[in-house]
Amino acid sequence: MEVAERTGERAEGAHHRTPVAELNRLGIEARRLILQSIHAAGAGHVGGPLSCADLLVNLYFDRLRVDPANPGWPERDRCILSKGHSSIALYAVLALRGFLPVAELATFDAADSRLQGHPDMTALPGLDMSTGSLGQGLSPGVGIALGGRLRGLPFRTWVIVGDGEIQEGQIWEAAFTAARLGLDTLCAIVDYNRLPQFGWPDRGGYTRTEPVDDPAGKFRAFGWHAIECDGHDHAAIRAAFDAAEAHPGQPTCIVAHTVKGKGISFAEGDYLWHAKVPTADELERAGAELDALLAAIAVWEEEGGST
Ligand SMILES: Cc1ncc(C[n+]2csc(CCOP(=O)(O)OP(=O)(O)O)c2C)c(N)n1
Ligand SMILES: [Mg+2]
Repeated sequence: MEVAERTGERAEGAHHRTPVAELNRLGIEARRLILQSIHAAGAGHVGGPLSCADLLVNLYFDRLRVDPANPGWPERDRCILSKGHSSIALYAVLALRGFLPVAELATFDAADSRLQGHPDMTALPGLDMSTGSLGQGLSPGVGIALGGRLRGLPFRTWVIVGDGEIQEGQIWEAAFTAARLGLDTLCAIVDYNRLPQFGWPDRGGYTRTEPVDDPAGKFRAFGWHAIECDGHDHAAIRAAFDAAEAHPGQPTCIVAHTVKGKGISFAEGDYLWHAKVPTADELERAGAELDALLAAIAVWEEEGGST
């Protein structure tokens, strides 16, 4: 009965929608929780989680048909964070969405916690895949999307990959297969912050300078529909997700232009913040910056800026 009701909801095309100002606020709250959790754990990644926080907020608060009270609902949309080292961003957004208590974030990375440094789907309901070994999240996305088609279930599958991560060959095996199968319910989102952990492969070892890369062109060459958007602008993300859902016959790749460490001035664009624990002083400075961003959103909203 419950599934049938929800199928009806889906047939009407209903999304969980949230105004842009609220999405912005949620992104800031997620960032606060991310930094607090890493500080409490004494371990974790900062740059990648802050880079994909707005993408995750947009998915869970504006796009995915999911039910926190019924995380195993067979018709739910699937979401795989293939760049699993950014797990704390996913946990923070899942907590804000009601999948787990916000207080549980304080257990992040503890040995007996459901919130491991990399997502463990056997531990936490609401996770659609265990990830962390880079390059391996798009392949299960292909399998899940194909399974949905074969079983006649109308869900969509979304996979977030890192721009460093797509150097892994398995991504391209999955990309080739998805296009060949015409999996138009599958969307890969590239968190295109132009920074991996240490730099890019170069003749002399590594370089901080991004190589000529063009992920959108590469996905197109593999038979995908590919578009680009600003990965921190909720109206732009929403439009890109709409375009992905509307495109028939091919999987879609969204190259989301992001900033590693987004929202914290001293972490933005600095590879040293890939995995660095904020000190108490840095946590306080970050909190003040997030407060200022919240105040700016309130002003923007008063001026009629939300849609
Ligand atoms: C197979 C594999 N190799 C290496 C690592 C270690 N590692 C974790 S994050 C990372 C860099 C990832 O860069 P990117 O995909 O750009 O992620 P982001 O910038 O979003 O943090 C590396 C090399 C890993 N997790 N898995
Ligand atoms: Mg990156």
